[in-house]
Amino acid sequence: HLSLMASILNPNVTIEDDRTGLDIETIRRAVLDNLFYIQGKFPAIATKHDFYMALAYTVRDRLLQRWLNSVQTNLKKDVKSVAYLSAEFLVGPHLGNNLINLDIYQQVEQAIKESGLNLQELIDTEEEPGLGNGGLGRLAACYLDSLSSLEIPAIGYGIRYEFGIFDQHIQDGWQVEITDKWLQYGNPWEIARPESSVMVNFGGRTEAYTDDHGAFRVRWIPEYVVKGIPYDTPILGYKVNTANTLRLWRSEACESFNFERFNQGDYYGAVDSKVHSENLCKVLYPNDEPIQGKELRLQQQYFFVCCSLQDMIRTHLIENSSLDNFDQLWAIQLNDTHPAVAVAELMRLLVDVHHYEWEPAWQITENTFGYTNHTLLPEALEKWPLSIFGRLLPRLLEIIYEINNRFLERVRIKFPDNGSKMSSLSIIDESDDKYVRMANLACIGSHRINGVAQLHSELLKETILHDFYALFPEKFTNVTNGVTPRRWMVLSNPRLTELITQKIGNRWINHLDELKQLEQFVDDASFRSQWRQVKQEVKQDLAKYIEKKVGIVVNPASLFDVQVKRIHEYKRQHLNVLHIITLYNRLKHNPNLDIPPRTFIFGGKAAPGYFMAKRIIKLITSVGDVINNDPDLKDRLKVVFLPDYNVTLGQRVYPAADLSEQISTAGKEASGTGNMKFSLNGALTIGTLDGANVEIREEVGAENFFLFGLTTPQVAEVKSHGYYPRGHYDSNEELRGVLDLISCGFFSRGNRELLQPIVDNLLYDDPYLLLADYQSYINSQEEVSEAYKDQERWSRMSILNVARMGKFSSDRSIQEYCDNIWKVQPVSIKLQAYNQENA
Ligand code: GL2
Repeated sequence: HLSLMASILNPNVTIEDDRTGLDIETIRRAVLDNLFYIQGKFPAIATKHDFYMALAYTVRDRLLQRWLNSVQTNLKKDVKSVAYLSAEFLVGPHLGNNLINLDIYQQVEQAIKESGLNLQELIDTEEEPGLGNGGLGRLAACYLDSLSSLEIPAIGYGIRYEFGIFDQHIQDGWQVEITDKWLQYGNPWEIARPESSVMVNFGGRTEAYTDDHGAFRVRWIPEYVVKGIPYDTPILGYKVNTANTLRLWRSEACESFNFERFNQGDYYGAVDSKVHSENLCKVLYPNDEPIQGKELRLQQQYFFVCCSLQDMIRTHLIENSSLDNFDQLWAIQLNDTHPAVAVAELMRLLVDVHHYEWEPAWQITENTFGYTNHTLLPEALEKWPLSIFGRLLPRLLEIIYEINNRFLERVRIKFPDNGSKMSSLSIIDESDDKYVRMANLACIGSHRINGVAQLHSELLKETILHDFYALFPEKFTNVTNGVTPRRWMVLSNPRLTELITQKIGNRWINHLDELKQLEQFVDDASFRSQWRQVKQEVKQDLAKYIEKKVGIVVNPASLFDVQVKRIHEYKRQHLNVLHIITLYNRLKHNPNLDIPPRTFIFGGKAAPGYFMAKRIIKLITSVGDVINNDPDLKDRLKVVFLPDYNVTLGQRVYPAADLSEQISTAGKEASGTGNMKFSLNGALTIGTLDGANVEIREEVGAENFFLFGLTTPQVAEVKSHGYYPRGHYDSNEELRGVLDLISCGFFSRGNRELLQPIVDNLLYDDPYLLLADYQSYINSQEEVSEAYKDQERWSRMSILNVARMGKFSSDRSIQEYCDNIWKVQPVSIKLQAYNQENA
């Protein structure tokens, strides 16, 4: 089999090739070879990182044949490709995932062992590319994995931030941000392609002219031009030959020096433009949902969109004589509004550069784009001050005006004399200062608009996109999010993967619905005991990690109650804390209370400028300090805040959770994807009817889900009557006890000011209705405790959760995008022999 493989890859070679061979001995030799020739080290002086690099290159070598064949196939005349435009791709470490998808984990583990090393340690050495904030960026990464696994021709386009999301340290209970230097030791997974660089205009002015054929045209005379250089990373599918590309752009000055200035002796002035251009993609904006309206951010957006569209057009024209069929060969998805300027940019390229008439250009544009909305929070809807937009992108603004004029003309016909409709639909917001509304541009320029969970897609139509829905209902659809079972189960939870595979085979890994077959084993007591055994072992691993990282000893037999996600008021980590303090008070008053011991585990970053989120972290760590050190509790409660929550840490945490906290205010979380990862790994959910929780509950059954809280309509109802949070404080003695304990400085060494902003916010405003949902949450948590006491019952529920998670594979989501939005087909990649002739 192995030599057959070698001969497919290279018919000229009959022995195993060092760069493609898959047997243990070849891999072992290849690692040593790369260690010597790439890292320049002998084993005796090599660091763990050197070995990691040598192994990474060994794995990359084994991807290249698939990758280059995929790229070549995708270029063909009749192949339609997906371009996924996203300002964030939170891909996570590559090594482990590539071993899974190449299906060579075992061989490599053995080869590494024979060299006296440990594969897991090398995998753990990889610095993760933190090129995203949270769910939105991670979703893009899961989608790339599924696109490749389903053999869909695709390319992900984004920004190669030099500094990704900051590293979070916790000092004295507070978050401290440290620059993320993910590139400092080199990145073996990417290949720079400077020969495919493109130029991007900024600033300046536009000018009308008449071309040689007498046609009226506009050209953009920029103030400065930035060069975009692509860096490509292969994204291999699971057990297929498809390896699509993630192409990330880095900015650079066109000329390193301004020679005129240099010659005049102005050295600093001469390098100024270099510095300016390179600043463009320096750092990822660390705001998760509320946007930060910074000019540099708009520059980043336009930069990567402009590079990507030019790149698509260039590749399109290799095999096609015109752009007339651009929409037949490209489906471009806008991951939120961050790349929405692409609508105007494609029009600019078609009209100004390729000399299309407006109408046919518009047809191509609208047919090409799809827009995914990821949030209902009004403060997260992107809008750019007209002054900034016009100064930075003068030609784009003109085009947006033209799009808007033509669009509003259609609106006027459909809704005559309806000024309020006109002003809500207009791309230009004229309410006070003038703004460009990116969601409006995205809606007008796309043929499909989707939300990310059923509830969210319905709410979009009822609320923020209501007027667009009235105008073109046929554009609206839903695609519920999903997660890749490869990273979020096979890689992160090998024990459970093994147990499941023993029972039902391994088809579930790319046909997640097959997990259904596990249902037949729920009544099998020995299976349930194996199931518990697996969870127990994984929890022991996490307990060790916790002790090593934060020095807190936790009991692996306790209920692991976990909330990991960005820190946000709407996600209500502080509601979780109110429950913890409630239990604390109960145990202090009644030490004999019969509740299972719990370990509360938190993780998540706060946007550096988000005052309340940072205080919530301080609240968690402060409550933890008191509870973890109170001898009266006899270790029955522990509270852990794990610093620097990221993909790598997620892979440790999801498999070890018993309870998944999905407790956002109904109507606020568009979907959530962590909720799916927990359930897939056998945690039960306590949650509100929000985002994809609704569908998770539908799938796993109401009896296997701990529901609490107001529904979205009830939230609206409460708010419409003038919500008075203080009333809950007055009438609920236990709640009062909890808030008073925070207020009096009990958790802050007597400092009453420290945590008071949180209490005041809850008492006098409480925009996310924590106090309204408090009692319902506490009641539901009591049911959790009761259920956990009956371990057999808990195991049944856990098994059923996993068995019924089939829907939440990102393979299902991507299939829906392909069928309903992109209209693309899989193309299987033939492995072509590499030899000098076709190289
Ligand atoms: C988010 C939503 O908040 C989250 O609910 C959703 O699961 C993801 C992916 O669709 O998108 N929107 C958003 O701006 N961020 C998200 O995580 N950052």
